[in-house]
Amino acid sequence: MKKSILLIAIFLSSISFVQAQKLDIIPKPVSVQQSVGQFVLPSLLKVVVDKKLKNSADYISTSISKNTGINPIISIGKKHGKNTISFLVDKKLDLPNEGYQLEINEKGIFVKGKTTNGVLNGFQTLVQICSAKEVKKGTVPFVKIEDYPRFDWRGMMLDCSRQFFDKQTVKNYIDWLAAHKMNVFHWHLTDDNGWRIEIKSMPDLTLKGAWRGPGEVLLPSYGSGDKRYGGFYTQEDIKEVVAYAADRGISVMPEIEIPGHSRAVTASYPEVGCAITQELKSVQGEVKNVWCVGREENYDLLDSIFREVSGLFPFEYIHIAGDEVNRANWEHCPKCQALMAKEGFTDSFQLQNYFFRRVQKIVDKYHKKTDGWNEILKGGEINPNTLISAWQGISYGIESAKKGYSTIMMPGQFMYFDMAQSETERGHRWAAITDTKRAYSFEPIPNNDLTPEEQKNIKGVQGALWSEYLDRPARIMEYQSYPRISALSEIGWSKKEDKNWDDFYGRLTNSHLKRLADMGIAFRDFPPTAI
Ligand code: TNX
Repeated sequence: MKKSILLIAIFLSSISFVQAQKLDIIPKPVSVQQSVGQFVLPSLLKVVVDKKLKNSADYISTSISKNTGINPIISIGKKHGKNTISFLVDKKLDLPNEGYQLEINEKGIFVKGKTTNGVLNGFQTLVQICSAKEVKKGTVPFVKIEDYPRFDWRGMMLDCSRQFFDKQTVKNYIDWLAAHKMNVFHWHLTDDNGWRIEIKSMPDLTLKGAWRGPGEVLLPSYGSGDKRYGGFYTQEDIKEVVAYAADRGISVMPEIEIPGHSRAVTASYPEVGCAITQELKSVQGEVKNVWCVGREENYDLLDSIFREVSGLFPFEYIHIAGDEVNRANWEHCPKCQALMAKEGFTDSFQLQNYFFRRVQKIVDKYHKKTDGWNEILKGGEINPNTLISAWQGISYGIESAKKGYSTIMMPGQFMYFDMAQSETERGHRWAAITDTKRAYSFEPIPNNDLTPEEQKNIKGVQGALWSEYLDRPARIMEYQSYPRISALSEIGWSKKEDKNWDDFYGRLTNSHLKRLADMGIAFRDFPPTAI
C-alpha cells in the first residue's frame, strides 16, 4: 500500500516535471536543474540588492516590475528575508569571475555572483525566466542554475559615424546587449563620414566634421541626399552613456579611427592631411582621409585627443583602428618621404608602424592599452600588450594569436552584421551573405591551427554593425542586429559542446523572439519580412 502511494507520487511528480515550463534561455546556461513547484510572487515583493550593486538597483527594480507587473520594495543590503529576491555578491563563490548561481525555491529567489557582473548575468537569466506567461500569472518555476561564460570578451561594435544614432538609441542598444550577457560595447565614434565625439581642444572636429550635406558643411553628402545630416555626442553625453552601460555590466570601448578613415578630420583641420595635390582614393573612394605621419604637430593633436578620450572612458582599452590606410598619400608627401629616409624605411608599412608606436606611447601615458584592427600588425613590432581585432578572416586571428597578441575573433565572413542576410536583402556582400544560422556556426577557436597555449590568446568574440547601409528608418539597424546578436551571445557565452543550431532555433522561436519584441526590437523574423 505504502509502496503504491510512493509510486503514484513519483508518477505524478514526473508528469509535472515533464510539463515544467521550458525556460528557453539564451545564451544557453552551463547547468539548469528544474524541480517541481513554483515560487508564488507576493504582492508585497521585496528586492534586496548588495551595496556593491547599488548603482544598478534602479535598473533591476524597473525590469522586475516590467516583467512581473509588481512594483517591488527595494532595499540595499545583504539580508534575504521572506518573499524576497536577493542579489548578492559573494567573493568566495567557487565560480569563474562573471559566473552566477540562481536559485528559485519556496523561500524566494536567490541570485549570487562572485562579482557585480556575475550577479547582473544572473539577473538577466531571471528576467528571461520572468518573461514567460506563467510568471505574468504570478508564479516562477523552481530551478537551480549555475552558469559562467566561455569567453571573457563578448562584444559588439556599432558604427555611429556613417549614420548617427542619438544617445537614446545607443542606450537602447546597450540594454539589448546586456540582456544577452554581452560585456563590451565597442563604440565606433569616428570615420570618414562623421566625427561624433566632442573634443574640447579641437572644436572644429564636431562643429564641422560631424555634419555633411550642403551649406558651410565640409563633408560631402553621403546617403543623406541634399539635406544637412549629422550629430555628435557631447562629453556629458558620453559620460552618461558610459555610466548607463556600467550599471548594466557593460564596458564601453571608444574607437578613434587613425590614421586612415579620417576624411572628417581633414575636413575640419585640413593641415592634418598630407600636403599633396593628387586626389588619391581610399578603398571606399574617399580622398584626403589619412593623417600625415611626417607632420610633427599631428602628434601633439593626437596627444590632446587621447588625453580627453582617456578621461571619458574608464575601460582599459582604446581602439586606435589602423584599417585600410591609403598609404599612397604618404608616398606622395614630401614630409612623409623625408621621415622615411631619416628612419631608413624601405616601405610604407614601416611608416604606418612608426605612427602606431608613437601613438601607443601617447596612449600609454594616459594609462590605457590599445586595441587595433589586424592591419596594425604590419610593418614592425608594436606594444606586446596590444589587443588585436581580427576582422579580415579567421586566418588573421590565428596569425595574431600565434604571434602572442591577445585577440578578438570577429571575422567579417561570420560576425559582420552589416552583411546581407539573404541574396535578396539589402546590405554589404563583400564578406558573405550571413543569416542567423551562418553566424551561429562560427567557432572562435580553430582547434587544429593553434596550440593550447596559443588558444589562450583568444580573449573572445565580437560582432560589428557598420552603418553605410543603415540610411533607412531606424528599424533597419534592429533588423540587421537581431537575432544575429542572440546567436553571437551564445557563441561567446555557452560551452562549445552545448552549441546546437536546432536547439538554439527552438529556444529562439519558442520564447526569445517574443522577448526581443517585448524589448521593442524590430528584429528579422523567420522567414524574413522584406524591407
Ligand atoms: C570594412 S572592418 C571596414 C569598414 C566598413 C566595413 C563594411 C573595417 C575595420 N573596415 O570601414 O564599414 O568594411 O563591411
